[in-house]
Amino acid sequence: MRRLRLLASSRSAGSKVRYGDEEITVELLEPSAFKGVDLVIASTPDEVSAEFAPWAVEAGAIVVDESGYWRMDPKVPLIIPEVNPQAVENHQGIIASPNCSTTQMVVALAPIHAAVGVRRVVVSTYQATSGAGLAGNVELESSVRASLDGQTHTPETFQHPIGFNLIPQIGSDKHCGYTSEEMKMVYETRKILGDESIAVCPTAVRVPVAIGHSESILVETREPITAEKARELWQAAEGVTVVDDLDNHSYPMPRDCDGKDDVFVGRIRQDISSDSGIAFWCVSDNLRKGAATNAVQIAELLARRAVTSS
Ligand code: 11C
Repeated sequence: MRRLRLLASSRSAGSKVRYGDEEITVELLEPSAFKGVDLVIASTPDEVSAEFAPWAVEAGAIVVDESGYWRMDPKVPLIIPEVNPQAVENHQGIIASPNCSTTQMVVALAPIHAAVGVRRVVVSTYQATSGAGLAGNVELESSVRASLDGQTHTPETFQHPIGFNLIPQIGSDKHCGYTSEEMKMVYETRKILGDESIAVCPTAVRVPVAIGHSESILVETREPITAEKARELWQAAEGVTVVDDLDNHSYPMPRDCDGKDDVFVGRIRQDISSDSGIAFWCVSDNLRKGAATNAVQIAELLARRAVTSS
């Protein structure tokens, strides 16, 4: 029987959510909740995932998890369906979906890596406030309003006021002055592309944009590649849309990518400071491909696999 169930903490259990023509009552997330469930798509804090995912697997479900808790576990595949669908074969009940800023970068890097090899990546992110959840967007609005009204705003979600500002800190210090968000981009990129030799130097910045992470990416390749060739590769790549016409002021911007499932690349240029590199700009809806879309695509991948093996 096909049935959608919604699970949450005691704060939301009992509330009703509309899904199509149905009104579904949210149930409490507890071990018995997974009886008879085939597939779980989960978006919870890390510590919640650490506790509930084993309950679900024990009950026979497959968990597609968006938290950071399982991503680097060697027993857990970390999947972007356009990039490494084959890794799903080894799953043991839990499949992880990457961090949003990693996902869009790796979707863009994958065709370049397959063609000429990625040696090193220098990336600066411009990350939307919705990356910090609903509270991030509420704070963006109140901070902008306070600035316009000439009032002081005390931030709660971010480290500093986000209105008319940029904050070069996402997460906490994790390694040699790099933040947890930045180190996710290092470790997860290597795991998904299956190449521990790829060097990544990230700087993650929170910007006053509600939806859509942007990234300025410089990729140093193992073999030389022209901007034209990179453009061709991206034009042929699944899940990538090229928007790249500087003369006509055409390039990806968060406002245009909001609500779309693809990863958008533009400003594609040869690296004029080296013999083998490409610089580009990459934007994606962090709530879609960066989170929900990728998790649903993993679920679709599992469903196709179940059909072909039955
Ligand atoms: C942000 N990337 O923009 C984070 C949110 O590991 O899935 C997602 C954190 C994660 O704040």
